[in-house]
Formats: sequence, structure tokens, C-alpha cells
Amino acid sequence: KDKVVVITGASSGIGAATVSVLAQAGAKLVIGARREERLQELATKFGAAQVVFQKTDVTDKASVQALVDLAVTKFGRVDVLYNNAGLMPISELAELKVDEWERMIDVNIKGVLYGIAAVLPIMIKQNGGQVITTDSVAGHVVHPGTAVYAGTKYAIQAIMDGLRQEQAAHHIRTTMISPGAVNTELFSTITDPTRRAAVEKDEKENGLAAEDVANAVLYAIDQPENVGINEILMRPVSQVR
Ligand code: NJP
Repeated sequence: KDKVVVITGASSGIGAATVSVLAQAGAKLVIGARREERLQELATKFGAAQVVFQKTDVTDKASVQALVDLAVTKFGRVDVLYNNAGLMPISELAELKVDEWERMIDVNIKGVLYGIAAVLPIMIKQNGGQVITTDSVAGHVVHPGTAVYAGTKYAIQAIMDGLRQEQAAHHIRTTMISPGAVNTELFSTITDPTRRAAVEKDEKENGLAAEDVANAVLYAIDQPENVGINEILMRPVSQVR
């Protein structure tokens, strides 16, 4: 289809896989992240008529607004915003990694809110649209070490369900994509080397492929306009919790 989709965190992992899956399905994509060269590669692969990119830091409200504005300038509308950027520097609370807690809140919560703020006036005017956010199994379950990360993902559950209820009359669909372990670069933000190595090993050996998650995004977008897929919770079969 030819929907216009804005994706944050498009430079690696789930975001980059979603760019490829949606581009192959015919969508027009406006993609953002901080690593511009990775975005450039994706835009070159599919061509500027279909994929345009802009360096974006989701912790900066104006930067997120500029990405959404690019979609309107280039393609005239925004059918879907996919808030996918996220960080997971997990640690136990007593380690007092307060800066890392703040980074997670800034990217995983405030970044999503900035995206919603940028598209809502457009989608209300269009009388339709879809907001997708990558949530997590961690939006449902907490473990020692994931308190703040899970806290950000639980927060997204509340924000997205509030958005769904408030915007039902404007036909704005909401979707949370909530995976368990996925084989991406997410482990790289964990600063404790032992914890990082354990998560990296688990994601690589047992994780879903990023494309598995991208296919769930395509499914949620590809439904008839009156079908809201509010959440897709998906785990590798071997992941128990
Ligand atoms: O990880 P990764 P994933 N501004 O590290 C971007 C959730 N999730 O694909 O800026 C803008 O490969 C970063 O881009 P860059 C997770 O919570 C994952 O797994 O260039 N973008 C990159 O494109 C997250 O919400 C698993 O560094 C920023 C992307 O975010 C989502 O999946 C399990 C940014 C991260 O890509 C995608 O993560 C789960 C900023 N300030 C949920 N900071 C899993 N992998 O196991 C970061 O349940 N990014």
C-alpha cells in the first residue's frame, strides 16, 4: 500500500527491519535516528521517492516535530507514526545509575510523547491515522534489574490506551508492539559488562529476528481502517516470562 509512515529509531534493529518490510509493501517512509549514515543506506537502497531520512534525536521536541514536518512537506500527510526509538540500560536500583534512568525516561517516554504531540494535530485534521509504539513484554512483567526500563514501558501502556480512548472519535488507531527478546543492538546500551554479555548472548541465541517484529507492524497497519490492533505481545517460544 502507499501509506505515509514516519519511523523513529530506524537506524538499526526493529526500526531498520520495519523500514525494509514496509518499503517492500509499497509504503512511503520518513525515517529518523541519530546515526545518519545508517539512514542514508536505507534511503539509498529504496530510493528517495520512497524513503527519505532526517537526523533525529527523539529527546529533542523540535527534532521530532521536524521529522513529522518532513513527511507533510514531502508526501502531504502522515498515515502512521511508529515511535520505535528506545534504550535499555538495565541495572538494579541500588546501583544508582540515575543518569541512565533519566536517559530511559527521556527516550522511551518523552520521545514517544513528542511524537504523539507532533502528529496529533495532523491526524485530527485528517480525521484518521495510526500511532504505533514499540512497547515490550517489560510493559507487563518486571524482573530485578528492569525496574526503570519496565517502568518506561508500563508508562507507554497508559499513554497509548489513553490516546486510543481519547481519539476514537477521530478514527486514530493505536498499536503497541510488545516483543520479548529480539536479536538487535539493544544490549549495547547496558553499561555493566557482565549483564550486557548475558543479554547479548540471550538475544543472539534465543531472540526473535527483527523481521519477525517488523511483520507484526505490517499486520497492524494492513488491517481495514475500522480494525484497531491495540497490542501485539510476542515472545520467542523459549522465553517463559
Ligand atoms: O534496538 P536497537 P531495538 N533519538 O538498539 C534509536 C524495544 N524492544 O531495535 O539514534 C533517536 O537496535 C537508535 O538509533 P540511533 C526497545 O525498547 C526491544 O531492539 O542511531 N533515536 C536505534 O535506531 C525499543 O523501543 C527488545 O542510535 C534513538 C533504535 O533507537 C525498540 O524495541 C525487546 C535515540 C534502537 O535500536 C527498538 O529497539 C523489547 C534518540 N535519542 C522491546 N536513542 C529487544 N531487542 O530484545 C536511541 O521487549 N535511538
